[in-house]
Amino acid sequence: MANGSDWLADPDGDGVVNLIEYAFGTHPLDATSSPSIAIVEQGDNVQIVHPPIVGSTFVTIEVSEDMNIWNEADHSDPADFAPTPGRPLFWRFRIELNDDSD
Ligand SMILES: [Ca+2]
Repeated sequence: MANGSDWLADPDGDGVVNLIEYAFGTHPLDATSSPSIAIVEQGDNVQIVHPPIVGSTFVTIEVSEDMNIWNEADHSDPADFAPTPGRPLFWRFRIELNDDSD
């Protein structure tokens, strides 16, 4: 990719920008190819299920109770993904390009 704006382009119009397509190994020019990400309840815990990371990127999942303060979730600790009963919990992916990949 020539510059940063290309990573944020979505040439196939599937709603998934090139950086995300690259991170999860889906085709940026095929709208039927996009990463399948699911939130699966397991008792009191929640698991974020996503395809393996294949692009040269750093991918972290962040959690927030208010969408203002975000903290990095510990993948090995299911409690990081468990909402407090009666309170919302939000998750987001932070994807950063590995600068060594150019
Ligand atoms: Ca796309």
